[in-house]
Amino acid sequence: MKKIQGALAIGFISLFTAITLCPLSSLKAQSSQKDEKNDHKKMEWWQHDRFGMFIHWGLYSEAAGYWDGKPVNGAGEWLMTDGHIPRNQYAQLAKTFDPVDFNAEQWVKIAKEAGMKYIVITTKHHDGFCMFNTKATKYNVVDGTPWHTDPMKLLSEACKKQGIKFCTYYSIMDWHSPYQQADDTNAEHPTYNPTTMINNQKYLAYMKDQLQEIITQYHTHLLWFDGGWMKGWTAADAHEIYNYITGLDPKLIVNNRLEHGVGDYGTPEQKIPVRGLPGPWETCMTLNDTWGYKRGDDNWKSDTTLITNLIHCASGGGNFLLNVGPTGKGIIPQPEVDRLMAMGKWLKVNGDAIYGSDRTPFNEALPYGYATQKQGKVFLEITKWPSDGQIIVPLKNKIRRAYLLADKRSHLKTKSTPDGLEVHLPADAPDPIASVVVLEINGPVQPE
Ligand code: FHN
Repeated sequence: MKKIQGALAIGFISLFTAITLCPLSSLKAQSSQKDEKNDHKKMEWWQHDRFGMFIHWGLYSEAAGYWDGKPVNGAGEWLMTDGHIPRNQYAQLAKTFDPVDFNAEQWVKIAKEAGMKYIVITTKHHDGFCMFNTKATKYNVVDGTPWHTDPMKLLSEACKKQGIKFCTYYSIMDWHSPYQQADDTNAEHPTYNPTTMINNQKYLAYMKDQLQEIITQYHTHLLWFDGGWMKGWTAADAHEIYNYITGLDPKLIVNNRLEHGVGDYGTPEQKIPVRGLPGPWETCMTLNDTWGYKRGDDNWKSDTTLITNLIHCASGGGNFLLNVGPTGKGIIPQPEVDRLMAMGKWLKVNGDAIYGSDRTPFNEALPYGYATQKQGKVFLEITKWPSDGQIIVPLKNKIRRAYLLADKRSHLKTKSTPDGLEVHLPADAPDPIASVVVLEINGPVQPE
């Protein structure tokens, strides 16, 4: 686990530097005034949608964190390196990969009922196995497994049908690639992470072929790169890939993990920047302690934590990409579904405070929760319902109307005081986790 945390930390530090120091315009591979306008335009749907489903699914899901009958430390999808499994032995997993219970419509329905608006799924994780139909290698789910099915085709079609945006994850680091060398090449006991590029030109050609397939076959709306901390991945490589894929589809959104300051948005992992980040950003997070399915990992986050995290992201102007790890048979584990349904239930009532919202107008943190805003409205997401029935909002505006989002006909009493706007609340919170108060105002928000 230490090794993973180390790798994650290295990745995160460079990402964090990129996202905190670079606004959208300078994260780009190339920029001009015209491009910047289009870039903001292309980000609109994504910034509006706020909440997405991350899916880590691959051969490792079948192994479920075990090798030779013994548990392997670390995240499920890191099995190959943490279990020190030689390439040819790991590849045997493909021979029995047969997710008979996979149902694309069902997965998309779960995301939709959770209130998620886009899905990002692993087409190729660090293990190098391709979960899509590709001509670039036979090491793929269609040619290499008894299932002979392309889940990306089925999922992209189901997404289109159900009105969810289909997006894809692609790892630059590839533990199976002949163009990358393992960190420790010991034949019996290899360690892959971090690999070293040994032939940039050939790997780039392979990557381009595959990305072209992903873009044209599935019409992915976004590419979520990862693994760019491997050695020998250069700024020139990052720029070349960015320019190539956005040349194929100018509307394509690209995360910032091509590294070297290239990409459209920041990607903090497993943490939410307290006050958000200046440009577009998205926190990705696990529901338990693993991304890929791992039998016995039951360290589930509570509904309260998950709903609060979504609000926290929106309040900082960011998105929340929440991960599920389906089993090798193709089932999204029930504890994950239960939590997603709780989030969906909350969003059905309170979604107006999240979708299409902007970051908090206030410079200070609120002691009772969070804030978001839309034109003419300030939303207060109250996670600590006050025992004295009132809150002070650091707002100078005159209030047209104040009400609970859970009861749009309610009227809350407000009063301007020297300390700010006093809002009187009913004794009981409408929602035990977070209740939303809406303040309708004229003109721009005037914080205290
Ligand atoms: O190493 C991966 C990890 O397995 C997982 O895919 C996460 C998701 O953001 N990204 C990497 C580490 O940053």
